[in-house]
Amino acid sequence: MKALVRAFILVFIIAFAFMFLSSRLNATQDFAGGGKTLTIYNWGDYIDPQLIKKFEQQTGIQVIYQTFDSNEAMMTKIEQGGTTFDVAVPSDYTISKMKEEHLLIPLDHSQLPNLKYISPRFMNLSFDKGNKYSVPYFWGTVGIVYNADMLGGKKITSWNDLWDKDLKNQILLVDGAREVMGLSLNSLGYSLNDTNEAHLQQAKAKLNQLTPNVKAIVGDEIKMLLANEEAAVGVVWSGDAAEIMSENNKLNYVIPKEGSNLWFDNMVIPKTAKNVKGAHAFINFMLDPKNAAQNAEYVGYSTPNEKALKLLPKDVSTDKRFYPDKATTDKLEVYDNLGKRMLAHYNELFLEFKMHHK
Ligand code: SPD
Repeated sequence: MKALVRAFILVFIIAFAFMFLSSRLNATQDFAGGGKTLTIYNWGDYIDPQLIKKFEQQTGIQVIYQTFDSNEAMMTKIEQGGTTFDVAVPSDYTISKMKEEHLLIPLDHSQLPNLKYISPRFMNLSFDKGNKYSVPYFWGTVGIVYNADMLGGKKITSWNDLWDKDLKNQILLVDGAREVMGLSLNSLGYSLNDTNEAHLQQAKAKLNQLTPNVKAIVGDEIKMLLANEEAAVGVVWSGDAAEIMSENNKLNYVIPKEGSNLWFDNMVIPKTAKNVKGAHAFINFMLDPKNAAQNAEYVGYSTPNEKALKLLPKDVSTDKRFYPDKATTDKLEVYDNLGKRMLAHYNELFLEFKMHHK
């Protein structure tokens, strides 16, 4: 009798283990589709690493995660080939360039049910009508973060304030050609999409005059330097300002009164993708309101996900500096796709300024 019970228990354990393993396998196959790995190419400091782990656990897909620090670097790498990126996160004008150069795979919206959580304000934008190729990840502005205490109580409200003689060696600039050329163009009253050569040369000459005030032109380390009060002023993307301000309450963020850039970073599937089904699963996972809210809390950037926004602490979601209303953002400019030659020219002028600074 004892032997019969033991045999029964053994059969039960084996059957249970089999059912469990086969359900795990099915889940993995369902999500993984074409493959067991997924290569993601994103900006540095732009995701909560816990979410990557959660995605891996939920799907059985192993994520290979790589980062870039500019749209230009990202696009060059994809253009050159030899990579297998399944998901990338370019900005507005770069999405339009990538579409033009046939570097993107159209999205299958039936695999993205969570797309319904994105606010209509961030859908159907000019760089990708109908969101055929891209879905919103984060959005924001370019502005100035400053430490009023370090400036003797002085407030900053405009791009032109950066040229103040009292700011000698106090400014950190984000390492971006469009951002730095844009601030100089805006300070002169020109559009940050200006292509008039005389205006561009004027902007470059004005940047050279900013050199004594510029301490460094830096990447993601700008956050640590400003939070540690190594400099009093930084030209940054809004989400970076939000993160630094949570670490140092002497800092403030302002969108300069002459105008600035409004940008949108969206998820796309590059033509290099090897796991298109997994890429859709990842994009849909990041669109899930709980995951999107966790990501926004972690990186500090503004979420376009309406339902995620409701999950954020009230003091975050109602902060007009990082969630400006439509009336405010309508006055800002989105970068245009200026074409290959003009973008190369902007980069060249920025590089000359960087050399001048050294
Ligand atoms: N550290 C993450 C930075 C991402 C910023 N993207 C902004 C793009 C603006 N064109």
